[in-house]
Amino acid sequence: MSQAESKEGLLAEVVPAVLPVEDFERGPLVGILIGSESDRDRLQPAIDELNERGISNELNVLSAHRNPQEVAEYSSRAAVRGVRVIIAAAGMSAALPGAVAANTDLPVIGVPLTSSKTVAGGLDAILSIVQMPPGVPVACVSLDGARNAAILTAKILAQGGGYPDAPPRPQVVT
Ligand code: RP5
Repeated sequence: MSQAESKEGLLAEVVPAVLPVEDFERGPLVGILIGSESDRDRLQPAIDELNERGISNELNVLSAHRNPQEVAEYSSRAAVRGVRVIIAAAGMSAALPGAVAANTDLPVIGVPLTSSKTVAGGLDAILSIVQMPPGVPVACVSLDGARNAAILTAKILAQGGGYPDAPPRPQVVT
């Protein structure tokens, strides 16, 4: 069994492909996660860009290290809520994008952030996001590149059609 197949099997156990609509609140197209309340201002350009483009979004503060269970739950339920792309931003040991990607098949865009405690000008966060192990990719935009994350998100959302052997998208039963 390939890594991808085993991961899909794991996700299918956590979140069935079809969920009754009453079991969850319908979500926006884009989920933004930040690792700390102190990151909020740096993500405002992403929210502004998405809003200007009319792309629905939500922001939640969830840390890979401080709220690991909530990160896993949010990530594994995002697709069936209708979320199509997750932007995950964090500073320092920025595990958040990777922790999200470990729990969803949605594309995850990581935004490395500077913070008051950052080292080497933010290189800590950049390396934490870029150096994902094979099989669990995240995209990575520039340091504090929230607006670029939103623009990349818009480009992803503009694509369609999938590919011949693409796994079926989770369906919402209404
Ligand atoms: C990271 O640690 C957060 O994403 C933030 O950039 C940094 C500092 O967090 P606080 O101590 O300000 O909450 O996890």
